Amino acid sequence: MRIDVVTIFPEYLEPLNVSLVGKARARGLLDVRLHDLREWTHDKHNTVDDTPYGGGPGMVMKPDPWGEALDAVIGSGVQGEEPPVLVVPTPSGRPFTQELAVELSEKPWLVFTPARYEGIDRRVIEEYGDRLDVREVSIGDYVLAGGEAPVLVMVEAVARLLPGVLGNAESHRDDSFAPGAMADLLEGPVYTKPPEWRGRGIPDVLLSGHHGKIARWRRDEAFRRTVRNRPDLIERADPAAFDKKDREI
Ligand code: 6GU
Repeated sequence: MRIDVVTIFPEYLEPLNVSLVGKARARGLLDVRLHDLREWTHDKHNTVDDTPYGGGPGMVMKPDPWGEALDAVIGSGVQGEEPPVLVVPTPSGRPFTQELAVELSEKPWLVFTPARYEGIDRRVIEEYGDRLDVREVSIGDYVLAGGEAPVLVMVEAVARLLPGVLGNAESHRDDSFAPGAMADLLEGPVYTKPPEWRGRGIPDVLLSGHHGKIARWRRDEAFRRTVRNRPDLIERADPAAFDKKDREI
């Protein structure tokens, strides 16, 4: 997969050299290219923002640098191959979910446009929306100073789903929000050695070797944790996913 990021803070994206994403890049599974938006400005001060039409606080990112940058990045693709999906981080976007991460992980090329200030002139999103699959995406119900941290979040969520990036494909089978039998439940607690730590033991069932009982226990713990931390997920779930024993929890 190829990922381009156009930003006024390329250094903010240095963490993409580290850990899972850094390793995927080093192994040639992921091609990440960072671009400084200011390279597509032409004035002495490399201006990327201006005051909003209609008045109001803050600044808006000018369309010209974005247009030149995106034309150059999109135009650098191979003729005849699939154009990129344009991912526009904004607190006004649709929620970034595991489902969207899976969908994006199946695309050959993503271009991210993290903005600062009050966002990008609307005409840029309209212009590329006429030619490309454009997704305006938010990572949650809070406001950040810019889209760079959301890009780190989204790239990591996508990269770990790429073939060969995680040690074994089973690693994401039990993820919270993964499709399957536990689709609507959060992951439950996990334990490792030593068997006793500061006087605290391990639930007996995990030492029983009884795989059926272990699976049911994990499922019940997942249910308990979901009821406590995310009751909205239970409300939204298929009632057929729950049984009489759940109703006693
Ligand atoms: Cl994508 N951008 C900004 N600036 N704030 C956010 C966000 C994005 N998602 C949640 N808050």
